[in-house]
Amino acid sequence: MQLFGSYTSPYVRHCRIALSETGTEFTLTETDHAASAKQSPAQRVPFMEDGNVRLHDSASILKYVRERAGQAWMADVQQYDLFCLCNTALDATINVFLLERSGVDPQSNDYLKRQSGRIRTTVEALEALAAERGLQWNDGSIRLACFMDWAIYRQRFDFSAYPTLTQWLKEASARDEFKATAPPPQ
Ligand SMILES: N[C@@H](CCC(=O)N[C@@H](CS)C(=O)NCC(=O)O)C(=O)O
Repeated sequence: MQLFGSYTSPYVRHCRIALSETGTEFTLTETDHAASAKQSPAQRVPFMEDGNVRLHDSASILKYVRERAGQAWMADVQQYDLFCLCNTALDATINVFLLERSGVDPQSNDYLKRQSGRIRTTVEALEALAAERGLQWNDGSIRLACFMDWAIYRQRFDFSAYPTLTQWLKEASARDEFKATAPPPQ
């Protein structure tokens, strides 16, 4: 199996964790924005090839990897909703990050202000949800840890006011597969 992506992408990291947990043999081909624009219609990473199977999103890749190994993928609707909420926060955070890198001021228009507001309200909801239900290691909560670690790595969000989330990242960070897939030092 060939995975295309970068060592810094939180979506790619989640796929690498699932590949490692399922003992799937794979190679990671480092793929930058220019290469992904040529090789994937989504113009994003990750994408994946396995024989004649070609997938273009971390969610479909994770479903493929888990089910190929006989594991369940999102059997539980609460786990799926957690995964979706984390994706909302992650997509908005990356969107603001990439726009800032291109020289756009995130306070310069209403849509970008809404993106910043969406990150904050989603993190608040994640804290409440985690405190109420507790978190077990699964693809919903792995996505949460990948989001948080990336947001800290890129200095996008301060989680210190969110104790349950902070504790979750601490627990995730003690796991071998999470440590082994950490983004490289900047
Ligand atoms: N929904 C996609 C999101 C992937 C994504 O946003 N990847 C980022 C890297 S972390 C990317 O390639 N962004 C390039 C761009 O937006 O131009 C997934 O889950 O795979």
